[in-house]
Amino acid sequence: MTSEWWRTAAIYQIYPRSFADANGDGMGDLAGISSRLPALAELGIDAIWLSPFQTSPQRDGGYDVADYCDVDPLFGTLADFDAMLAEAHERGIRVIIDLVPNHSSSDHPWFQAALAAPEGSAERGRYLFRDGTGENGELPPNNWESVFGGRAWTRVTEPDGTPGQWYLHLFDSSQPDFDWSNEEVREEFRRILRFWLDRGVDGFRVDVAHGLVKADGLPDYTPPADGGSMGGAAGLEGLLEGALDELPSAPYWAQDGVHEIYRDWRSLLNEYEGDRILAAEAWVDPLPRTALWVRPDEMHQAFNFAYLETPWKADALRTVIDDSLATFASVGAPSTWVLSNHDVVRHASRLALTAENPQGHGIGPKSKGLPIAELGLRRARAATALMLALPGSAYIYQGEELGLPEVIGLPDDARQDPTWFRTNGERYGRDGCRVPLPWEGDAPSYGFGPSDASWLPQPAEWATLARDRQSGVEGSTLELYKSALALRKQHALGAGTLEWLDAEALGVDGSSAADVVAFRNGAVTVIGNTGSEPVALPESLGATVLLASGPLGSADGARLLPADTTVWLSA
Ligand code: TEU
Repeated sequence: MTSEWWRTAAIYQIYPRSFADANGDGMGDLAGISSRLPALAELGIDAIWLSPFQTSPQRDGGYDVADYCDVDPLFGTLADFDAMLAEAHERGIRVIIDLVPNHSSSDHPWFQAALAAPEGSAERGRYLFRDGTGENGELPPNNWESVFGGRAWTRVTEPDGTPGQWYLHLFDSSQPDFDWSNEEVREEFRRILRFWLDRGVDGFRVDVAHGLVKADGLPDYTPPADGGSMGGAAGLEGLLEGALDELPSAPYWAQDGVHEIYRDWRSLLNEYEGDRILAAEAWVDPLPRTALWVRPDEMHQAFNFAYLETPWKADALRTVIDDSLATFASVGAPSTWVLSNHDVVRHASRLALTAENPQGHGIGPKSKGLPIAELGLRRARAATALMLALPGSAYIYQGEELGLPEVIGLPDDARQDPTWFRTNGERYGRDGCRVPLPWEGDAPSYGFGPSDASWLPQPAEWATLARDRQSGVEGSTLELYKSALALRKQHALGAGTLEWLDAEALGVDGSSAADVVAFRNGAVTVIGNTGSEPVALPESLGATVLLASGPLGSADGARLLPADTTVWLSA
């Protein structure tokens, strides 16, 4: 296996409960993943990242871990994990696992011990217990709010039955935050890292990597009136050269002290052979702040959420691509690219939402708009074709290779996301992007498992999107992904250099040029049309069509690139 594989890797995210179910209980499992590895090898990805499968009461889909060094019985056993890992490696697929260090489950033995122990005890010192305010401590210690809605504090009942201290949870009340100033917590996570590194994992996706360290004294926080978007008055260069320090941040995100933890982890990883990696899930703003997690002595990668949040508009795309390349180049790392994950509205739906029909983040305010299915899929395919041509490392979320849309109409009683419960249904939450995958159009649960059980109901229309209905079918979304990934590898696009092309100078009609994203990466010329009218492709652009996200047209002897379509050409 080549060194620094992560610089160019296509990494496929598996959300284990929804990927493949081997035992028919309606919940995906590790044996299911093993059984579908051949399909992933055929897709052409380099690595998989597994969302949590460790022991958990599943209040937040496993991002609430009760035992970091064991497998939840829902997903199998450690032996199943070892078998899956070995089979993946045999096929040349690396395996990254999720690590959730900001908080544990409230079922974790440490938290249970903390509840049973008195105020000020060593047991409580591993979490963030504080006295309340108000006359009898009946008010929370500060005004922080949970990412999932509601307050970020819950009051406990002391062992003697009286109302007592409060504990901090930036997410659900079942996810108490650790106190990372406590050396015992640090030591425990070193042990956890070693446990999985010794088993042979290739790295970790670090959950809420921006959250572990909180500002001293846990001060109140009022987000800025503009909704917290911290624009770069200093410009990209200014931000990269230090102006970031001036930008305010919430007292629980992006605190300086967090980096020391990852430097410690990096030196631990460096003791291991085989290029193991750390990837930061640091949902911070603005983009250059993300790069603070990426250092030769810290993490290898950080998710590029600025790219995910960019609408399907040529000028916005050019800007975010430029900023991303410059930002990560400034720290000697490749950019990452990502369009979907288990927390956001699937991009086959999201990209059809407009200003009048607004975008919905799964955790954020409820989207009022409804996506337009056909438009969404066309844009999703074009957006993916653009993304997979960019230099750097790309993340793919399970099901996007089938063109799966967000499932909008889940029955209320099927929903499981804590966001839904914590906001009394004000926010839909993220279940709509987590519906179990369709593998076979004619099988029960569309081949998700051997029975018709599925922990979230699958829409009837998904029969036609099933993998077997797309496999080998020219023009299908699955075949588009396979071709793009194969060509990406063949032309070493991940390791390439992006050179912008001026659409107008190439002869694209002036009125359409603004809607066109055009660049060259090595021998491949990439043109994306984000506008609503077809664009004539100039002769000079290269004769051979390597890839097209949708059918091309022609008029008066010229090739036409239809609206919402991306094409790869070679001379
Ligand atoms: O998500 C983290 C997360 O929700 C934040 O990055 C958030 O979007 C941001 O801070 C808002 O400012 C991760 C997991 O991906 C998610 O599934 C979990 O629910 C969550 O952590 C808690 O573990």
